[in-house]
Amino acid sequence: MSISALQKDRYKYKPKLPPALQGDLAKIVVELGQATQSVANQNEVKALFPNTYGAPIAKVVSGKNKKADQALTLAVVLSGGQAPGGHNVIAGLYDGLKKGNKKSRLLGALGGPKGLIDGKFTEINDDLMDAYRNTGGFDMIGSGRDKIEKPEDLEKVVAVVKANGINGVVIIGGDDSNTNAAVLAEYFQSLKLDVSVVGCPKTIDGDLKNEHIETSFGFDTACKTYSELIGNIGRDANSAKKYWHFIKLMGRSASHITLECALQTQPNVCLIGEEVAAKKQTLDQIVESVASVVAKRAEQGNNFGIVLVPEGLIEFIPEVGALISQLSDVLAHDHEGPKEFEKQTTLDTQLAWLEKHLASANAQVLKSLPVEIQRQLFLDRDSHGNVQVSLIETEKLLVELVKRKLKTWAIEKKYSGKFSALTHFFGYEGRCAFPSNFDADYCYSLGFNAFVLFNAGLTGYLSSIRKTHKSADKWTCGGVPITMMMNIEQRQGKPKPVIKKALVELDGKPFQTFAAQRDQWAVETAYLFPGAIQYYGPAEVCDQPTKTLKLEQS
Ligand code: FBP
Repeated sequence: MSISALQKDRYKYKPKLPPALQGDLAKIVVELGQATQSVANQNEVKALFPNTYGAPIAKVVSGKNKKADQALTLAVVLSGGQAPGGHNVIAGLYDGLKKGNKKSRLLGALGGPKGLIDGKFTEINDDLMDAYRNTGGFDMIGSGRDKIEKPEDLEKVVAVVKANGINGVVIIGGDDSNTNAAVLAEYFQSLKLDVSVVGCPKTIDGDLKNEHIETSFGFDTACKTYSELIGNIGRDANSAKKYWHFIKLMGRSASHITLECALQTQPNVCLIGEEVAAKKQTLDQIVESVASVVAKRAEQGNNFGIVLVPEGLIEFIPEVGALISQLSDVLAHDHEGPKEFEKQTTLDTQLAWLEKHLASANAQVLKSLPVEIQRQLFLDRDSHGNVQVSLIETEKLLVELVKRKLKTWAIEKKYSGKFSALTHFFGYEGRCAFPSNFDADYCYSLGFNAFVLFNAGLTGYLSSIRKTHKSADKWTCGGVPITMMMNIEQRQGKPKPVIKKALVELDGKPFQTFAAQRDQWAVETAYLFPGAIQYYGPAEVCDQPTKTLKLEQS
């Protein structure tokens, strides 16, 4: 296999480990703290997880570990969307296991959770591991969005772990995948099966975080990759002075990526879904706010600019969110809805069918949207019941509506600029980049730490590395019970226990920092050009975490 010069050189990079994970494993132990509670709906969550609920917070400290050299067989699963650093989680886990006992084995589930259900594994050895150290992507073993939830799948997993002598399963995933990890841990416990489950917080979206999980891996690299591209576009816009660029950014629901990219690049407009929801802004009000900035800049002769749009925006607009939520229920696959809907072969008959099944306000909103957006809203939900927002062209919707608004203002003699807009969507471009030094170090530490939690016999935990806004020699390690992060949410029309998603907090420092400057960025051309991620050079350039992490933790 031929490899690039950078990949060859990145193989040599030695990820930094926090002090608690360095040295002799026989001197590393886990200390348990107070019992915990779920963040909400305590009684319901406790009833659903009677064997794992309330477990204590775990901290990695120095002490005498008599089990350090036990031989273990672990299975590792990459779950959900790709995020830079996944291979380094596996590398940290592998190195920890082999350091403990050379006979320990690591089995990689092929193609995500399905690989675990079907017992399809590849055994990871030195050669395989070394070919993927410090690389982006999940291609070493592949990923998938299947769930391990149905009784028959849980039973299959039990048969697979017994057949392969597996002592523990590592789920590398986001909120939904780690909710699955908690379900699996509870199931094994209910059968008195001595198999542990530990999760590692992955998602570029940055929405799996709380007091103990400061950030999910991949967020750092993805935001830096998008910010490089936004900065380049900003420079192009300021050179040619003739285009408005509407850039949609991934992040499914939460707007963390968009906010971080705004802090890194200082665009003219940046929409934040959570603010739209809090202020109950209608689609028309949002369009008006963007058009006003376009008009103000036109008055100064600046018929160009940058608008950042989070991909989840559409669901936060109250009237569209209500429509999407009812559409998801009506089209949920567990009843006759979709079958009936599929019989409608034209957009007109689809709309007529939906008019009978939607509340009249929702049906009106649907009718008011451009045809393409209507079609995109009907697309299949993912396996967790989420609308696939990456497939909805919100950036094009906004361009279309801003254009209409400016036309009206031009007729009313309120606007006389030129509006020529281009659209972009940055999402997949950032999910498999070479992990930044931060993600390379953080992921390796998460994986190594997960091994320490297994070694201590813990189950139903997420690997937790803290103080990550500081240099790696100050990081601390531990484990947080997954049930502690859970609440009950409505999914596909039914209440379900899930890890609470962390949305952008409007009173938090990242949003406040942005809000204090956005009016200035709107009219001035204050773009920043972060440039490409740097892997070699001074720590101020190469090892800095995101602005979000620094602002939140400092
Ligand atoms: P995860 O939550 O699984 O990490 O995935 C996040 C994400 O990248 C979102 O930002 C995006 O909306 C979605 O995945 C796209 O999904 P897919 O890869 O299935 O198109």
